[in-house]
Amino acid sequence: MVGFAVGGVAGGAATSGADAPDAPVCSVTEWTTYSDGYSSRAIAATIGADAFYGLARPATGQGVDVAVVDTGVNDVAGTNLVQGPDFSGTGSAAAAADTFGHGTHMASIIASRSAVYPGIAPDARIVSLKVGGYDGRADDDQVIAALDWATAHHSVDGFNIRVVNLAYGSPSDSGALSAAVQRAWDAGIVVVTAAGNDGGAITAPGSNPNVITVGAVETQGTLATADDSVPDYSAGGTDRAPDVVAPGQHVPGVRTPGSFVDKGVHDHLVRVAREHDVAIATLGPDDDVYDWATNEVIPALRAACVDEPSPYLSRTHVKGTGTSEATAVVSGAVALMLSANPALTPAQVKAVLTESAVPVAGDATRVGAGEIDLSGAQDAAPVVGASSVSTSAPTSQSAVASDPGWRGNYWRGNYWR
Ligand SMILES: [Ca+2]
Repeated sequence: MVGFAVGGVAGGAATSGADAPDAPVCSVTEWTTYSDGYSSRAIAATIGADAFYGLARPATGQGVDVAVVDTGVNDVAGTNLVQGPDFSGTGSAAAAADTFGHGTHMASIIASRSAVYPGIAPDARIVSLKVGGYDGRADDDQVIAALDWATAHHSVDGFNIRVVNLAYGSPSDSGALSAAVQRAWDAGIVVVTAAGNDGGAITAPGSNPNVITVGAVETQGTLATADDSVPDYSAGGTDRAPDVVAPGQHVPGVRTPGSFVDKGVHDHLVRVAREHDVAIATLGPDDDVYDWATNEVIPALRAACVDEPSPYLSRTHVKGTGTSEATAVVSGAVALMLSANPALTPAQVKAVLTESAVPVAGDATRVGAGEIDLSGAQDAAPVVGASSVSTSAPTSQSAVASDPGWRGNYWRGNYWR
């Protein structure tokens, strides 16, 4: 395992009703927990994105490239996507493909054009910089190479890379990762990174004090933020708190059939079925391990009243939970801000986001400035040329000599539920 867990809690006790065999008499609440309150549109509404969509000239991310440094991004229909270089070392003809299943989920949260599960900034363009292979593993040096590529190409060759989405954490900070995100930031790229899902201290590169480090919020499925809270897994600490938090629970995104995480979810559901002696006649083909054509696993579990949460929303979409998902939400929000106000600097973007955030109950070392609120950000966002927000330059962290080699790194936001 590389830091992700599947499926959530074990299945609840099954009950049966001999008196009414034709009517559902058992409670399978987990199947209906994820109401419209967790939909893509609800998340956009929660963070105030409507303030940008509703402008006289709607801001939807147009003209903004968001580099997704991740496990690759699949070319799903409707997404404005450019495949950048492959830093993963996969070396195959399908090198750009996301065979892990994380990067595609990130990209869709940021910029999907799905009618049902739209991204926060559906007209932003995704530039995929793949660094993680099939099992999601990546070395810091690969991530640094991708960051430096983004820094070098952000405004050449037709690119306008204004945002880097980096939902990645390295448990051993040599300083090199922090220096690489600083180079990108200093070049004018807003680096958005995940706080982490282990509930502990924020590691590199989120530990860099200048980038935008994001924790997760549980919205309770309501648009009002008064009931929002930061889940225990969302990292922070006295050395470095997240800058902001954003919705990160049960966030819809594109599913990658047959990917590493998809197989993990499927295998988990099959194990649950076997634990409950629920017969599974046949499984789907290996390239689509969850067979939605016959759609048998979940219906079989439901028929047996096994109350097991499933991350699947449809054949094509799956829910993800974690600070990765929250990071992608913020990357989309930043793309909206930059499409409305292209002159904003990274420091200005960060200042607007933190100053307009709404309070969230909980420990300040894990809440940061609070939950992003673009309705406030729109109020605070200066028109081009105005100077109503801080323009203080970021301070570079000193780089420490690199300790090359495997560091056991992982992708964050890896709970699929
Ligand atoms: Ca709420």
